[in-house]
Amino acid sequence: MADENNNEAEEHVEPEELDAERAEAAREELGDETIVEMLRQMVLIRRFEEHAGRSYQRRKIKGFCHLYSGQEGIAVGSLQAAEDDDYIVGHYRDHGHALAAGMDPEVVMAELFGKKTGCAGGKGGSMHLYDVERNFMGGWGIVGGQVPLGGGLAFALNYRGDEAVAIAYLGDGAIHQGVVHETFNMAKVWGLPLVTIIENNQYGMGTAVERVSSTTKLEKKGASHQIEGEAVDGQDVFEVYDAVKQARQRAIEEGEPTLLHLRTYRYYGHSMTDPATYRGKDEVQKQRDLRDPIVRLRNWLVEEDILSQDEIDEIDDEAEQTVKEAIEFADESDFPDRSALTSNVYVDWPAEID
Ligand SMILES: Cc1ncc(C[n+]2csc(CCOP(=O)(O)OP(=O)(O)O)c2C)c(N)n1
Ligand SMILES: [Mg+2]
Repeated sequence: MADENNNEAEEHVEPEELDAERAEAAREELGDETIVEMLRQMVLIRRFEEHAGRSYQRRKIKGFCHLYSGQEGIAVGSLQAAEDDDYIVGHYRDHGHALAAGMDPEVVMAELFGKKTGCAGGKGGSMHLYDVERNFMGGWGIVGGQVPLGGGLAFALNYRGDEAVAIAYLGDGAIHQGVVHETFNMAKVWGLPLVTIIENNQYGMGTAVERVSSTTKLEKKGASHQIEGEAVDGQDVFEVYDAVKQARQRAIEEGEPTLLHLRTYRYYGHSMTDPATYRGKDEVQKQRDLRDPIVRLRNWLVEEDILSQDEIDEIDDEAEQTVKEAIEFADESDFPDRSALTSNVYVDWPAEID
């Protein structure tokens, strides 16, 4: 007999579908292979973060560590729209951007483990990933501090006359920092090719965005500087891709900076030491069930007969294997030598200046 209190059937929810028209247009433009590669990257980031979390609990990773799970569609969608000469600069929740930018998972994991084989020789750690060859300019721990760096990079591109943009990522908490607004003003006045991406994961540490912001329409935060803003579903990888591509074009063709407000969600606590008591488990579960960027892309790929369930499982297994190898590499690598304490602290004074 049906039990009134048993609403299990009602609780079963279908994830939101990706915008069909946009997905079809992306398919035309990018092709199936590239889209499958985007899924691969998102899954790799998800598995990487799961293992990073476990390694932290095993005390293999120490210090600060902020996981990106739930936000993968942003790093992957936005960097798919970026070109090789673009500069990328971001916040401390940077593992996903580093991997989406093409950094080797072994080198990234080794940096998290503090090993000398890491991208910053083990001296930067989780918050300070860096890869100059890929124009990935970090990984920064000062909230909002990366935005003026993005402005400086955009200035350099403009000055040199390069056809490229600087993409700066920041959180919903960081948008209120003074330096962000100083940068917006200069970017507009000087016509800098700066694409600023707010990753609104709904919280700044334990504080919900609506408690600290004069408006939750964060795309309006550049309005007083006459900066074009756009709200984007950060859990739809194609919508992210489109928005960044257009913003890039506007920056290059019209010298107009853009502020994109991407709504997303983080699944774990702010950092590894945050038990996340400020939100209910049901809230997190609802986001996972309804809006997960990986599930939504997978469902679309299966629906369109681009991938079978077996192929999707294979992608998962491959990512798991890649991350396990990265863990092994990091574990077996050495810690930096004692002499590394004083290296790379100051730049060498260029001879031509003397
Ligand atoms: C200038 C500065 N103030 C405060 C902090 C401490 N702090 C670290 S993360 C954080 C919250 C930032 O939240 P948000 O910008 O939404 O990014 P998220 O962690 O959600 O990705 C704060 C206040 C800091 N690192 N730098
Ligand atoms: Mg946030």
